[in-house]
Amino acid sequence: MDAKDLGFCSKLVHGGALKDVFGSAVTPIYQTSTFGFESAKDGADRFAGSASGYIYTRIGNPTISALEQCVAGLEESVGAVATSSGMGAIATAYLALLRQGDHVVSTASVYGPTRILMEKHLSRFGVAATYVDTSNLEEVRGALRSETKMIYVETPSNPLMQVTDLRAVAGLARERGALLVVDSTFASPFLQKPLALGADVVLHSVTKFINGHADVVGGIIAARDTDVYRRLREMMVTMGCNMDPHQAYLVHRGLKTLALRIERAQRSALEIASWLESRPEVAWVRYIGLPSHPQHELARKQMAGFGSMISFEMKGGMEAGRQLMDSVKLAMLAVSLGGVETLIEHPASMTHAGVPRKEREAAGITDGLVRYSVGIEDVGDLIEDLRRALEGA
Ligand code: LCS
Repeated sequence: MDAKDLGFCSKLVHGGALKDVFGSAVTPIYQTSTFGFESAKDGADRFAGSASGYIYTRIGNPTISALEQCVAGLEESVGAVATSSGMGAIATAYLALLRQGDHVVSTASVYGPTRILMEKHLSRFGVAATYVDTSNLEEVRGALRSETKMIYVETPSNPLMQVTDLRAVAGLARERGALLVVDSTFASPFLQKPLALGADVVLHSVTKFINGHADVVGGIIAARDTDVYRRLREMMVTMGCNMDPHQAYLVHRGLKTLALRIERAQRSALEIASWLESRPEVAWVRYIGLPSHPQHELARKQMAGFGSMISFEMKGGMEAGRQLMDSVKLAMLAVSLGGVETLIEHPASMTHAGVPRKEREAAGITDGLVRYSVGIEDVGDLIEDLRRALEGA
């Protein structure tokens, strides 16, 4: 069967599989920095691109290629580039696709370091950015300038779960001749296909759902167009933020169960979010699967499910949030998300602490906000853990 015709879960299991001489069921870990050439001419031809074959692991490696091909297929892209981390993927996209004088319109409530990289560092090279609530199309339209070359959207966004209408924003980007880059980490390829909705580039922190086991940091970028893909690959190779073969092996292994993990975690997330909404200690809950979420209907159309990330505001503000985080026993107090284990964290003092208070509050990231990443434990145990912690808090 043609790999393109396979269903999503078949692609998860078989995508990128490399047939080796021993018939290994799993792509081996090619833990090597370099690859021997058959002759001086062969080496020169590989460098010139007129002969196939690997050269050097920063440029490419069979274990890394297997993961890249698998994700490229899942994202319906021309190709994917694996990176050392999610931030490596974001830095690669910014540096490959922007130049001095360009302007970017970006989601305001993005992952903290994504914003810091742009505001503190890209700005030194003459790239300007405007941060808006991209779930509001009029705000996006109002921020566009003639120099706008990129619209950068994180959807659902970290930590507020704002959902941006990708088809509509892709239309705005096209009108302006700008590229639409989407951080789809919170959705994973199982729940959202940005390229099919008109985005040019989709990227992930694979540290999260794609790997799913909290044992690897990594990133990946996929592109709709060959020229954009080549620019991304060249930047990753030149900058040297490549993934390592062992890292790629672990991510590829974790990826095979992506659908199973998300299906289970999102069932639990809906139950937990509904339960939290009924609690007197909780001011409000943001979960995409609840009708109370402002973009619930859009998410229903744009995504294949609602995922497993919940944010909620404690009535008692920062102090109540702190007590809750110190009281849970089963959920681990840690940053990161999207793994088999449930994690709880405080965005204002942890993941988004680097964003100045004024901008953080303008983006809606208040001091009382708690973020909860639902894992695959028994949902009854998770609710009991939260109940005890809330009653103690
Ligand atoms: N994009 C999103 C949406 C993220 O949540 C993160 C990390 C990144 C990119 C960066 O990926 P990394 O380099 O860490 O692989 N988010 C984190 C978080 O919310 N807690 O810890 C890390």
